[in-house]
Amino acid sequence: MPTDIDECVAEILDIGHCILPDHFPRTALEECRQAFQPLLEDVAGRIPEGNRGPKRWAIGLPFAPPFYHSAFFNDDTVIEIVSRILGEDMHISYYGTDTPISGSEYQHVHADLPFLFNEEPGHRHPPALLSVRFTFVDMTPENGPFEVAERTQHLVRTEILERANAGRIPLKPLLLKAGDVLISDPRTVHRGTPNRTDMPRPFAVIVHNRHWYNISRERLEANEDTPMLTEAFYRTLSEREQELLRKVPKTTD
Ligand SMILES: O=C(O)CCC(=O)C(=O)O
Repeated sequence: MPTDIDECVAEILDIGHCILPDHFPRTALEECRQAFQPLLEDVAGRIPEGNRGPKRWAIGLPFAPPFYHSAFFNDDTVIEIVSRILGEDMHISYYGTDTPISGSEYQHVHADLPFLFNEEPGHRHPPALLSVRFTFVDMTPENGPFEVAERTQHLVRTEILERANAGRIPLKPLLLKAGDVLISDPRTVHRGTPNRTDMPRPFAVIVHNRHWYNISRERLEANEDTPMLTEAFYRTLSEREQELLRKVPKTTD
């Protein structure tokens, strides 16, 4: 069924996210899942305690094969939805993953970015940034599904976090399948949950920003020695992808 773009935009602005079911190609996701395993083992060996809670890692991915697929970055529907909210001159700043394995725990409920206007914590404004998220494996109740509290993106952060962490705000597990795409406002509070299986559950994110905003991560999280984007690979991309990735630091090798 074709995606109703207007509906999806309205849903992001209302509840904080929308889901495009079965949207990205499973073959590309499976390629990523397989390539991610040795990377995760390397990071888990270097940082055994986890960097986002016990047995849970945020790991940056290079904008390079085998993790880069134009299907993820140059999708007409995703770009139309995200640019309706952030503007056609938006840009991408980050590609990475969040992965709990066996032994992980509930995270504190949190949001992924600081306030734009600290002096006015109740100030309501449209998103400056949106996350395009997709999982390399199906999320199940057992393997640590991502949980969100809908309609929390405009609420005063300290109050909402206190209420959510006290269990007074309902959190909804999103049982995303590999192929589903979640477009979300990262101000909407959320948490990772324990993975009780023997299989890692990598959840990828591509961060899109308004042209004047930049959640800048000059280096890849837990994967710092890898070049984010090489000039040579950048030049192979379509004009639209180059435009989207124009602000990502590039290296010559
Ligand atoms: O992987 C997840 O389910 C969420 C992780 C997360 O929100 C984080 O680490 O900030």
